[in-house]
Amino acid sequence: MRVVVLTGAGISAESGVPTFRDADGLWEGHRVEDVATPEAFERDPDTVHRFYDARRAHLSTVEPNAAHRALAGLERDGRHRLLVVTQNVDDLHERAGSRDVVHMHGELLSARCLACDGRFRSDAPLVDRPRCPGCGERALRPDIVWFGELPYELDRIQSALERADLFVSIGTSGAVYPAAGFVSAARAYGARTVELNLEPSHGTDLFHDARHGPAGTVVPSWAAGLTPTG
Ligand code: BJW
Ligand code: ZN
Repeated sequence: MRVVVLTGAGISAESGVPTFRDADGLWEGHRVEDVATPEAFERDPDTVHRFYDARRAHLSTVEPNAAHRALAGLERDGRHRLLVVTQNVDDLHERAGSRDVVHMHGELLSARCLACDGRFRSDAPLVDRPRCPGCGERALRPDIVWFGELPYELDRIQSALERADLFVSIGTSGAVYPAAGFVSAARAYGARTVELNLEPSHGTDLFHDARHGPAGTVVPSWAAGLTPTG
């Protein structure tokens, strides 16, 4: 089977990475909608840099959990062709061993240059305004897709959804588009659709099947029960 897995902040919650829209989803009193926009960055780049610098630094203190590992195991055992499309900007899927991962909202460990448009691996705090390794300008911004910007690799995601036999959504509230629309697209193209989330998401009725509980429990149990036909 061709399986497309969409993940969101909930899959990393048990690793200690805060989600966006749960009780602790505020950062120094800011809603994500107020920090994660190009306008916020233009208005107050230091605040936005500090938000992402803090989250980048926090990454080195967290580890993948059983849900990340279960997905990596499914890809490794080779019975299914798995593509993980993550909205997350952490690197926990890769550290668990997943190889085929699309970071549609960018990555904390990458920086983008506003002068030359290059993208570079970087774990340096950007509030210090390091030089771009490509052009030397001090014009780096977080390589993050903010509200109003186009997510990465939408063409690849679209063709994976067209061919998918199974679409699984894990740990996402279904509040942010275009990711929230993938379930309807996958369904329209003929995939079976499954939601694995702590609680019913905004789009829960769009799924054929839903299992609710913490990802660290629900994902390994779903993966263990996955048959050759889903
Ligand atoms: C657990 C758990 C546990 C907890 N186990 N589960 C009006 C209508 C429709 C659309 C729009 C509109 N106005 C504007 C738009 C478009 C806009 C949008 O969707 N806005 C909404 C607010 C309405 N979208 C955009 O602007 C996007 N770009 C775009 O649309 O371009 C144009 C275009 C695209 C395609 C075709 C044509 C045109 C860009 C969106 C960028 C999102 N960026 C962010 C921040 C950057 C990353 C970062 O800083 O980290 O990405 S926002 C934030 O939300 C982050 C996330 O990736 C994203 C999704 O959040 P997620 O992952 O779902 O987290 P939560 O917290 O919401 O949910 C966690 C879930 O886990 C909950 O359900 C919990 O219950 C659960 N959970 N613990 C399992 N242990
Ligand atoms: Zn540059």
